Amino acid sequence: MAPPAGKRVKGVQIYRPFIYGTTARPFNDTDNVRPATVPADHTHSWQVFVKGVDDVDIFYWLRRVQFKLHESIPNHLRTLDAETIQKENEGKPASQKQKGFVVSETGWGEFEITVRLYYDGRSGEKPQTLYHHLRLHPYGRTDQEKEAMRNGGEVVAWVYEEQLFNEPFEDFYKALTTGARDRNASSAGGKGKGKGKNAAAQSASGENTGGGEVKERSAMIPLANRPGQPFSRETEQVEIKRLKEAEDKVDRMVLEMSKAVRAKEAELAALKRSAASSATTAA
Ligand code: SLL
Repeated sequence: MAPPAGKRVKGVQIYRPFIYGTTARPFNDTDNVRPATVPADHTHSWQVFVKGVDDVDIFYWLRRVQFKLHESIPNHLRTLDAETIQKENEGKPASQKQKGFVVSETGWGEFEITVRLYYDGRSGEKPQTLYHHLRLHPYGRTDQEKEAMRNGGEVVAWVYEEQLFNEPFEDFYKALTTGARDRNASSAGGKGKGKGKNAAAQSASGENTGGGEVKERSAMIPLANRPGQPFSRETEQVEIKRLKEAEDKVDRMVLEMSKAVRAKEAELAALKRSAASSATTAA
């Protein structure tokens, strides 16, 4: 695609949070019965997706996602266009609208999925590729983590990411920064509720500078977690705390280790001295 006309906005970086990943459920006799049309050796239903944090719209900056599935799967290249999804969403109640780019499948094995992101034409960005391992079976660092997945009945392998646009073209910059609005407002710049209020709550980058709910067309993430939405400032704080504790632990280990090294060095020096003096005595 030809680069867009116009200038780049110098010294500016804009980011948009998003989530990608897979969710899998084993077939069972109660709430996830294998449909008659699905081959008998398929053990799980699963989805791979790219969507906004808290299900906000991402179609205004991401125009297409291509998922490359395992070649054993019929029609393994799946291309989804934002335009098509948005057309299909028209007139549907909010709860039934397709949020983000989603492929639903069934199967028996895990594999690496290639996820190719195609950006809005105004961005001039080249497509980018992500790789994601489809997880069907509970995993984790501890048995406890694995058990939690087993109990939930769902194997969730989700990744939080931030798409950075460095010195965006002016038109794209405008598209990214002028549409912030409340979740229940219908369109950017329209009769949307609280238009002025939104503008006040947003910095130029769309960062969460207010205290409230996540707004459409912003870079905000929720303040707290809720079911199905695990990425928030709360998650971030927990992660920061975990990193800080790990850092402190490493600092303590380094301190102990250097103490032990100093003690060994002193011991070595003493041994050398005594070796030297016995050599002198022997001479
Ligand atoms: C494995 N290397 O051995 C991987 C391959 C392939 C998964 C996994 C087939 C689905 C279909 C399917 O699940 N393939 O036939 O539609 O685990």
